[in-house]
Parts: sequence; C-alpha cells; structure tokens
Amino acid sequence: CQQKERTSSCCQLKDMERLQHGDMKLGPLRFNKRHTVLIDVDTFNSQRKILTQKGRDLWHSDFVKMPCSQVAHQKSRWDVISKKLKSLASKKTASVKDVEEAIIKYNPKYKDQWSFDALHTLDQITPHTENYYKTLFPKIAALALKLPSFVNKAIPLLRKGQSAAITMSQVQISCLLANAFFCTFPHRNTSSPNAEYSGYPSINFNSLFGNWSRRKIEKLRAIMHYFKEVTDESTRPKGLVTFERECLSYTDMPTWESCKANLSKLHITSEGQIELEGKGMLQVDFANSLIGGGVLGSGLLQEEILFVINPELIVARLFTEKLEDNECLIITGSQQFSSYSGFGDSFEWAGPYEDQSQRDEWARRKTKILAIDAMNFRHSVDQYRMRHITRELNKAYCGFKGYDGHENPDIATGKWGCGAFNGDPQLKALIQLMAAAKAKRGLAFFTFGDENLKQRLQHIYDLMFAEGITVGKLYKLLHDFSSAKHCDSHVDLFDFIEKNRNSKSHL
Ligand code: AR6
Repeated sequence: CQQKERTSSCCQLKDMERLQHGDMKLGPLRFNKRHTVLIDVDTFNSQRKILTQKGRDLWHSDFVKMPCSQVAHQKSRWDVISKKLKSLASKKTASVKDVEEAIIKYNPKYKDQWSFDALHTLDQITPHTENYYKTLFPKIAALALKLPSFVNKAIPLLRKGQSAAITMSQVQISCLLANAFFCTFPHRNTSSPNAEYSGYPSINFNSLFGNWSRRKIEKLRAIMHYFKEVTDESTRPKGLVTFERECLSYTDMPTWESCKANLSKLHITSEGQIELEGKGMLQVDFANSLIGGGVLGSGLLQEEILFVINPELIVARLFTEKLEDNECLIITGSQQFSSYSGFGDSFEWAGPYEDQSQRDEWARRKTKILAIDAMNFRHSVDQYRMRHITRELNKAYCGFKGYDGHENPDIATGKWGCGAFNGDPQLKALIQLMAAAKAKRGLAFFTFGDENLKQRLQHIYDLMFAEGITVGKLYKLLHDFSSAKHCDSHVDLFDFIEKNRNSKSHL
C-alpha cells in the first residue's frame, strides 16, 4: 500500500486493484473442451461481429433441455408454445391475463397451482402514464420466439466436480431469460427429490408471478425494466458474458497450518456497498449453493438483490448444478441495469442504472462476480469446529485463488455468511483475510454500516500486520480458539487473538 491512512496499516479504496487498471491480453476468443462459446468465434475475432454459433441441439443429460428442441415429443410442445407466443407478439398490447393464458396453455398441469397475482398487482398499481408493461409483453414474447435461431449450439450443464465455462452474448442471455419469463423450459417445474433437475435451481419465472408481496412487486419492477432495455434496439446490450464453474482439486487445497503467507492489503469501510464501490474488483456474491438463492421467490438479501439489478446472472440457474464445498462460480461481464435502495423488506427499485464499465477484448463488461456459498449454521456454535472453519477457508480460497486467463483484481467482500446463514462476522472476516493472503490478493471489506466491526477489524489487522503474522499461525490460533469456544461460548475471537498471538506454541 503506498497510501496508508495515518493511524492504520489499512489501505484506502483507491489503492485497490481493479479490472480497469489491468491490460491483460486475452488473445482471440476460443472454444475448447472446457469452454463452450455460443457465438461464432471466427466472425467475432475477425470482425467483432456477434453471430450465433451454428451447432446441434442435443436432448441429452449433459446439456440443457431446450423448449425448442427438435426431439420428436418436444417438437409438438414448441409448436404450442410458438403459436401462443406468436399470437402475443403480433399484438400491440397484451394484458397480464394474456400472458397467464399463454403460459398455462403449454403448462396445463399447473393451471390450479400457479398464480399470477403479483404480476396482476404490479399492473394495477402502476399509474397509467408509467405502465409500459402492456406494450412490453408482446416484445418479450417476440424475443422468446427467437430461441431456435439465437441459440443453436447445445448448452452444456456446468456439473459438479467439473471446471468448465460457457460464453454467450447478452442478446442470447436475454432470449433465454425471455423464455424463462414465459416458463417454457421443459422438465424444470417439479422440485421433487427424484426429478431430473433436482440438483439445479429453478429457472421458469412462475414463482415470481404469484403470492403477491411488496418484495415481489419491487423485484418485478427491476426485471421488467431489464426486459424493456433488452427489447429496445437503442439500449440492447452488445457484448458477451462468461460463466465459469471452478473446482478446487484436493491437491490444490492449501495446508493451512503450514501456510507461510503474510496478510495482504486490506481496506475496511462501514460505508458503501460491494456492487457500487467495489465495481471492477472481484465482487463476492454471498451465494446459496443453488445459485441465485430465492431470486425467483421472495428472497431479497445480498445475492437476490445482486441478481435483480444484474438480471443476466439469473441465466446461471439454467445450467449451474448445486455448488459443492470445493466449488465456486465466476461470472465475467454481466451488466447492471437497475439501481436500488434498502435491503430485504425495505428494498425498492430505484430506477435505471447506466452501466459505464468498459469492455474487455471479448466485449465483456469489466466486471467479475464471484459466487461462493457459506455454510448455513442453524446452531451458531457449529461454525467453530475446525472442519467447518477449514471448509469455509477452502471455499473462499477456491474463489479468491485466481485462474488462468483471468485478470485478478483485488476482492470486494463483507459479512459473507453472516446474515441469513448466521455466521460470526469476526470469524468470517478472518477466514476471508487468510484466503486472500494465500491467494495474494487485497481485500476491500464492506461492513455494511457495522461501525463496531470496522473498528475492531482494523485494530486486530493492525496488530497482526505489524507483527507479520502468517496464515499458518492464525490457523493454529483458530484451532485453540475453537477449543476455548466450546468451553466458554462468550469468548470473543479478536480478544482471543490479541491475548494469545504471542503464545510460544505457535511460533
Ligand atoms: N454490500 C455489502 N454488504 C452487504 C450487502 C452489500 N450490498 N448486502 C448485505 N450485506 P446475506 P448470507 C451484509 O444474509 O448470510 C441469500 O438468500 C449485511 O450485513 O445476504 O451469506 C442467498 O441466496 C448482511 O446481513 O448473506 C443465501 O441463501 C450480510 O452482508 C443466503 O442469503 C450477509 O448477507 C446467504 O446468506
């Protein structure tokens, strides 16, 4: 850190490395066994034009089953879908009732199960002068109908245990999401444990349309705004996005107790948010192992908000199998479409957001989002078990580690796992500091208004930094803390480290 604050070894926000600062050469866009590209790479590399990659549809367990698949029994379903969508698309305006009827026509099984009251309410409470939904529905239908020509190549599933990536255009994403809006994806409506996609998040939007709540209305406002932008020629996004599943192999897992790395740079603030002040850094999504968590339901915590303001992230639900303990998902290039205020029940859509992020050589916005799912601790005390601490260390490291072909900016994070998942913010801060140190990357830590955590983290960081404490020593201190915590649940981690950091047994 060149610019240190006077009283602390912490950095200022401007000292953090961001994607904009880097000038890494990506070289031509290429596909290979582990990287599927849904656009034509030759035309892209030679003329910067984005055309659909020709390919074959595959009705296969390794690929997304598409509503327009040519497989015999699906063909007839697409006939029904396309007939309904064509009829909607040909209208100047369509009502929510029209949308509902279309969706139920090709999902007749759910006639009495799915409700559309949230969509109806949105329509009813929006003042006439601001209600553009009736003209938008036909446009979303027209976009959904483009699926057979926009996405030709089979989309592989990002399955557990396999590192693999998919790059597609923002237009292809919008077309897939228009299909999700019209609930066209086959085999994705049952959540029974034996269902084919039981290990995947849901993708059809029916769950967003029913069970009216204030939250749903605000989410729908953001989602509809996204569709407004992507169906308008003048605002249609013109780049690519990459979704990459990374698996940390057992041989790559650090031996934490002997890790000699020293703490890396840290910026701590109680102001600001990961997605705004952290733009251009590796932005941590406090994820669910089923990516996107409750974004298509009532959830409105950090992950769901991120997905609602960057709706392109939602498409990851189509192909990302539940994350395992040693896995993460990295999304490069997604665009923010909406601003917001509040959190949970107080969340409000705050209007359009104009994403000014530059694009990289592959026409991707210079943004990187890292989805890592913390453990959900029903009993708080469980988190102090060493095997859980090690799991969290490996999970964070899997995301922070940096991968070939990636620029590796510093990391923007905060109270990962400390809200819905009940984690201890001190422990999670330390775990992330250790993983960042091993990965040799700086950390910007947003405490989200928690002034006390900010001060205490700064104090303990200053002490540890001044003494050149290693990750290995911290791991051993955590081991002792784990035992102490089980004897006395009131022990405080930062106090414990301050008192025990010079203990001989750890030198
Ligand atoms: N920037 C910085 N900090 C934030 C932000 C933000 N934008 N938003 C929230 N925080 P939580 P978890 C702080 O509960 O515990 C979702 O449903 C705030 O202090 O979202 O890992 C997922 O899908 C908040 O209390 O994360 C999972 O199912 C804390 O971060 C589940 O929640 C934790 O945010 C994950 O829960």
